Amino acid sequence: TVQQALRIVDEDEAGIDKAFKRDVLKGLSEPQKAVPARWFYDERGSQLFEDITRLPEYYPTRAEKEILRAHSGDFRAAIGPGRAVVEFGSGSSAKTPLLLRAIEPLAYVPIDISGEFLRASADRLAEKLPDLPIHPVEADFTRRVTMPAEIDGTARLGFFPGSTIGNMVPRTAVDMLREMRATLEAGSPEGAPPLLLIGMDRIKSRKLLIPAYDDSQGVTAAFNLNLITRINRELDGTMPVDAFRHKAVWNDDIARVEMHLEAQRDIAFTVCEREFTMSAGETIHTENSHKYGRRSAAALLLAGGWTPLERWNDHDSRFMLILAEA
Ligand code: AVJ
Repeated sequence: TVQQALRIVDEDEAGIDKAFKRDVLKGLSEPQKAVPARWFYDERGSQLFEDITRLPEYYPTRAEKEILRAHSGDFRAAIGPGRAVVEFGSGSSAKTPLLLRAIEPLAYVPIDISGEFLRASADRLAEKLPDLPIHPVEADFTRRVTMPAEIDGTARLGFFPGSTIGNMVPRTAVDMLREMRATLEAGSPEGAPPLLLIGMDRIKSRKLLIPAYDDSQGVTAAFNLNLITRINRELDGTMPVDAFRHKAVWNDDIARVEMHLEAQRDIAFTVCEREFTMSAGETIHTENSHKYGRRSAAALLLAGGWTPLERWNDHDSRFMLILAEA
């Protein structure tokens, strides 16, 4: 059974998402132009990301599913049944049945910023698991989110798979982990601190990393370029899509893959009536995908208020799932 989604997105009189407008105008005004990666996920962007997860070069989704399948008994032992599972950035909820079948929760709360996608995914999941109460929440999960009243007094497991945390610089990641803890603690029963099961991508050779973010079919390029189409549509922009090229680079000092949109020639355009120029070769930094080792992962979680309890890897040690306690 799927409950009506709670809608918590802030729009102005013209129906423009205020946060999107603020982020884009500010980001395009900085010396290194940048737009936060969360704005990739309109309907088309969410669909393109689903396509990415099926690419031969994009290993994280398959590696994480392998861990969920191989260790379902461990999850059941460590987490137990009867919790409410709260998924942050649920997307298509593709991995969720693997976890839900293993631990038998009392309810499932998917949180996602893309409302239509959220509802469609919740409906699909309800067909697979007809007895599970589902309470979708359309919201920005990097902030504190009010939990549906139906899970008041139920112990919680936060589920944050897919290495979404990799999008955030450590300072932002720590803030968000603390917000998640607060989100999950409100309405938790006495003596049952929230748990968090979080996926992180591991540091590995750039020979494996770069193709994962610059695939031969150009799906990741289309995903990156779709941000420009979205800005043009939603923020009354005139950015010339054909002038931009997708670029993926490994930043070894900070252990992250960066995605950029590189101008191929000098261009001028407007967004929300504001004028911008870019020179040939200048880029808009659109995404960071931080990779972690076991020590850096533990340090990040501890700083965010979570104590790591257990860690599982896929057979190639490309990806890890970590269980932590508030
Ligand atoms: C959804 C943030 C985990 O960083 O691997 C995939 C997004 N970007 N290909 C990632 C993404 C380009 C993805 N995350």
